[in-house]
Amino acid sequence: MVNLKDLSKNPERVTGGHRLCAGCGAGIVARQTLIAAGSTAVVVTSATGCLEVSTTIFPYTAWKNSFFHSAFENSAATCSGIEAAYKSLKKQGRISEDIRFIAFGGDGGTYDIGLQSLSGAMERGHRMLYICYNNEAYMNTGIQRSGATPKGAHTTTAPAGKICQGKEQNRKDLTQIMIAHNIPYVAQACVGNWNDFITKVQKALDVNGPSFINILTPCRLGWNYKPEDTMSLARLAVETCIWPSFEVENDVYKINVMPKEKKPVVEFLKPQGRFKHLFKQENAHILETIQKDIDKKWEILKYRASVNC
Ligand SMILES: Cc1ncc(C[n+]2csc(CCOP(=O)(O)OP(=O)(O)O)c2C)c(N)n1
Repeated sequence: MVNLKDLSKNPERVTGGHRLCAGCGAGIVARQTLIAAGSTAVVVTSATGCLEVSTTIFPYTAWKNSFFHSAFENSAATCSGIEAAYKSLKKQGRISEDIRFIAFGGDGGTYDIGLQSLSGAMERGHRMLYICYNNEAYMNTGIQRSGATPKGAHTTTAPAGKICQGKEQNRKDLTQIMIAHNIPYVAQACVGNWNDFITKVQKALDVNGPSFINILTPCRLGWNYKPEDTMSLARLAVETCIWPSFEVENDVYKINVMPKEKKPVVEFLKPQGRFKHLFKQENAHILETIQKDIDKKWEILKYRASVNC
């Protein structure tokens, strides 16, 4: 765990004055990631999405480090290419500085459109950290559903109405897909647990190989809640176990934030407008299915973490 006093001495490399919404989790993710990196030089690449669009409005930038905006589908490929060039320059003695490489993508750019480039970069073993700031929909273009959108959530392309009750499918489990790549470090985190996330970023940057963090990142617009509730809402995702905080380091599972008492999922869903329709009497069965699914997955995760002991 990191010490806040020590951390406060680290440079801030994502400045204020960007144009992300008040309460946006993505800005918090970027800022904490760069604080975690301390004074180590970093190159950041980012897919198109809210984070990129709002922090790099020409001729301004909110980034005090190198920043490479690539296409929606290839943040990981771009980052891995830069890392390969760096390795070659280092070998040739043309560069001596120690540099780390971090790629950001939203869930649309990670779960869906950039999945092939992410998979390739991880499999090739590049020393880079990929962070998916997962706000569970394509937010920048108007809240369309993605492979990360949870069942029952209202989006503009899976609307709640007479015909359907929000997204009908389960989200894909990208964290498990990344674990299946057999890379040295994979983790899930949430924006509300800053110490847990920063510790994970530091661990990931120390790994001599690929690493991946999937961080749940509330979007006050798409999730439809009060902007001041970003941190507490994200923590509820961990406390209800709909988004457990865990890591897999060299194949060993560890639950990093163990809820004192597992809360019912409705405590996480209720404050969000995107789930409002689920609280109608006729939709009680959907809530029940969501809770059952969480309970099952939580038991599996606890089992995986226990067999490591
Ligand atoms: C190949 C391609 N398809 C679609 C777009 C349009 N587009 C730009 S940003 C965006 C949404 C990004 O969603 P996500 O990755 O979840 O990030 P967020 O906006 O939520 O931060 C889309 C669809 C694009 N730029 N390129």
